[in-house]
Amino acid sequence: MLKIYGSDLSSPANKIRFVANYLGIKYDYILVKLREGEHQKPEFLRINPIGKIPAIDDDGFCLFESNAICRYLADKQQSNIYPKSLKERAITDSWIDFGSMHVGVAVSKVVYNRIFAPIRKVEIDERSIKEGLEFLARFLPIVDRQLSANNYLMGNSITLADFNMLALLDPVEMAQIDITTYKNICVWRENLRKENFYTQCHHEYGESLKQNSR
Ligand SMILES: N[C@@H](CCC(=O)N[C@@H](CS)C(=O)NCC(=O)O)C(=O)O
Repeated sequence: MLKIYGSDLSSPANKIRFVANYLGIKYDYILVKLREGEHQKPEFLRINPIGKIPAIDDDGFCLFESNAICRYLADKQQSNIYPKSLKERAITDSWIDFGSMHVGVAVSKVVYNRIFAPIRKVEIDERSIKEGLEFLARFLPIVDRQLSANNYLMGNSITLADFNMLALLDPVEMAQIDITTYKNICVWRENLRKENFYTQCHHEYGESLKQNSR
């Protein structure tokens, strides 16, 4: 059986659970306690040599990096959420990379400083928060425009680009990032968060945070 190593507050780990749930893949979810350093223990490093979550162990086949894992799971199930045609797949990859490298990095700057730095009692970097918010002001209108004509980032079918962006935006309320002006993103997000794949993973990111399970 597939094992997913994650933590309830990890957006990349939750992304894998969204995808596995959507694809109907059964899995064991193994909580890795980052605060206790479990991700740096030799037994975990054997599964993921970079010492981060998420990671999977699929009957002895171990993989890390959430986007690589999602692609693997989709291809394993022969699902069109990772389109098969060369060009559609390439455009999906563009949106995945744009999401992770631009939107995700910007969200992380704000999330780290507003959520995790206070929990860990480390200094809050206001400049990093400002930079993250500025990047989001630049990139979220692009996402909003992309969703203005279609239900999903790639058109009328859900793809890995949507699962990625959904996970990346999960903590926005908790990090007090206001996205309410992006009407298309809000509608897209509201619809996806009602789906079983999402609610099976967590009702709301905030609930997980309250439980402080990291
Ligand atoms: N690019 C990676 C990001 C992985 C990552 O940064 N994971 C965080 C939790 S969200 C982690 O394991 N942090 C612990 C550490 O860096 O020591 C992915 O998408 O899988």
